[in-house]
Amino acid sequence: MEITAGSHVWVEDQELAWVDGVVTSVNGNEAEVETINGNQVTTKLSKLYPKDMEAPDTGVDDMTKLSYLHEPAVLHNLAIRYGIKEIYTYCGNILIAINPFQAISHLYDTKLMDSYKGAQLGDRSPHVFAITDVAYRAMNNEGKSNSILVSGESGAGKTETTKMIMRYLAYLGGHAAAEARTVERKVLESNPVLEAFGNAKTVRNNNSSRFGKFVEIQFDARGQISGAAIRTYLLEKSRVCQISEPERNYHCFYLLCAAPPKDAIFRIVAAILHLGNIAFALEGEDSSVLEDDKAKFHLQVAAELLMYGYILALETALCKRNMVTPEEVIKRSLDPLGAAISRDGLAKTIYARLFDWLVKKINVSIGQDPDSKCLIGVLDIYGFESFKTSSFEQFCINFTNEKLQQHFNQHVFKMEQSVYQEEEIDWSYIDFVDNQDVLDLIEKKPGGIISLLDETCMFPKSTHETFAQKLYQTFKDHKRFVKPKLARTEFTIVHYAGEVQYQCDQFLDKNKDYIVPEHQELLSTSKCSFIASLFPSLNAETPKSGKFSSIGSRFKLQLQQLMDILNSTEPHYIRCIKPNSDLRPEIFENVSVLQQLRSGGVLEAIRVKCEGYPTNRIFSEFLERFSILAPEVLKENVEENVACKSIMEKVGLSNYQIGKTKIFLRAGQMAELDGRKAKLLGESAKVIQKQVRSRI
Ligand code: AD9
Ligand code: MG
Repeated sequence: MEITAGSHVWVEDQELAWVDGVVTSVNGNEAEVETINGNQVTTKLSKLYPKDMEAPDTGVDDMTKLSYLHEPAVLHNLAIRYGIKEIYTYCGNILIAINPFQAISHLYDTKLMDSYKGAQLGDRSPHVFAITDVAYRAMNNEGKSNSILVSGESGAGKTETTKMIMRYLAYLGGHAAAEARTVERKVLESNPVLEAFGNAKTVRNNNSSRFGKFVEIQFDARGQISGAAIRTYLLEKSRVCQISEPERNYHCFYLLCAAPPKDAIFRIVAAILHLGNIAFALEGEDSSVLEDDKAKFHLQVAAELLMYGYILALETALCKRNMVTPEEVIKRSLDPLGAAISRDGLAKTIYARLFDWLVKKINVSIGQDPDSKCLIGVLDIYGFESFKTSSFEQFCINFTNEKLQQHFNQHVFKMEQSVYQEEEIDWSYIDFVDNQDVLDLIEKKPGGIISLLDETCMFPKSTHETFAQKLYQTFKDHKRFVKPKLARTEFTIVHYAGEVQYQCDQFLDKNKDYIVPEHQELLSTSKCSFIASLFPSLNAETPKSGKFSSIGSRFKLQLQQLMDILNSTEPHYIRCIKPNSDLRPEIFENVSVLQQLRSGGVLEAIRVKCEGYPTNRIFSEFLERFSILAPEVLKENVEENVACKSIMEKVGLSNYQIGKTKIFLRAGQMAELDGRKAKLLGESAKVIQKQVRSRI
């Protein structure tokens, strides 16, 4: 659209990302804009986006209905909807969900569920129920598994959304209320248990999930829930021993203190608490002893809880290490720091085994349906993370997101094609950015970062410095890998969602999946059969102790299995957005929302759309809006599609396409048509004024 004085436009703004204003003058390829917040801005014409003055005040419920599909319009649309408590908006068939940080009445009640049952997507306002209903119906009608992928940053509302999906699935595929312990009830009841052991208060979310989760809900031939399986990914073990104010440990520790039941699970939780209180002091040159009577007391209680005794054995396991020489096994003392690391290692291992046991137990209790042909998978997984200090955890999380992003891109691309195919128009030139190069950098075998990390871990003399050097050498020409200036142990990956700088310091330790043999031996002989069962003694089938096992490689494998499942399903995407970092209602921070739309691939999806035909209109709608540009076509009594063509020809626009029921416009063409219309209306207004004046 030609931008002239008087045009309404969006202009970039540091604080608000985009702000609207009116062009006051145009000089060559620069324009002066007066923004609504009273600033005068001079900027290049190419950096301005037209504002749709005909857009409804309450926004549109699907971004693809926006006449001008561009970044500021998308952001503005979400902001005005959020302002009127419309937290859900579609972008095609992707659902964007903005965390309201307040209960919105009737948003999830049974009456509402009734109204979504069987409704077509788009018939009712956007909602998680609508997406879930589509997935459920597709599964029943086509006999194909579906999945719903929920993503977003910490605190964006993924887990709450997931719970709503499960509730709605239980409503659709549930059993008669008379059956008390139904599968769906057990599935829903598993949520609070997993949250008690896997969620904690963090600065980003008061109930943050510290693990990834994929719930597979199985259905029988009648569409009733017949079983379920829960898979979890990468529990944050370090939280058990390391938390910085004002964050907290896993909820279960506080639940235990509030109301101590005494059963096996809580024995372990209590034992971990006591372990954490055992302090060590230096003895002699480099040995450690229990610091004082308090430490002795905690050791005693921990030993009692874990093993019904063996106090000395526990102390030895914490303070000493076996050195194996060809002749004999020597017990070497650890210094207080070494003993504390040993203690934390023990606590983390016990907690991780307990968590895995819980998940297994829940799966057994819910039960699997071996005959189920179809499932709906629900993925609640950590979003892209970039912190001041990003470590191995962020590396794995962002690797996950790269994988999911590739899946997403391919899907969006396919969907876009299918719209064009349906309308029988040419789509050959739309393209999308593939992130295979980042994935290769991370996971290629051999030669990717995970492989190099494993190699480094297996080599006894390596340190995080030698690991970093190896990375710098290997990837010096890789365009997704950057060695930051002056860096000695940091590296940067250019992820699809932005650059992240990783600190290598703890990569080696965190990658080693390792239990100290002395700890293993001690716990496997516990008199508490539950604890002994968590640490089955090593036998010929388990890998030899000391054989290297890597978290990175195992995670990569788990992820590949997840992708294999997802690839065999029809996916649906929900992108959760956190509107502000204060976790408060009614605040919408533009810059951060845009960044999240970028990380979630929403902007990429829009870009793919813009490469093709971002706007389409049913013939009649198009004629209603633009017949004024060529009024003669309506008189000619021709077919609607011919009339649309005539208008475009008269205005001199090409490259558009006429489908079976709709006209497809290239980016900017809608704005061009609106511009012509406004000019025409302006001219006719002048003519009328002239006529009126001449009569006076
Ligand atoms: V994390 O990556 O696990 O740290 P999530 O899972 O994305 O994160 P969560 O679902 O836990 O975030 O939501 C955070 C908080 O936002 C919840 O505890 C609620 O207080 C709030 N929330 C989220 N969604 C809704 C909603 N639909 N309605 C009302 C909500 N409140
Ligand atoms: Mg969560």
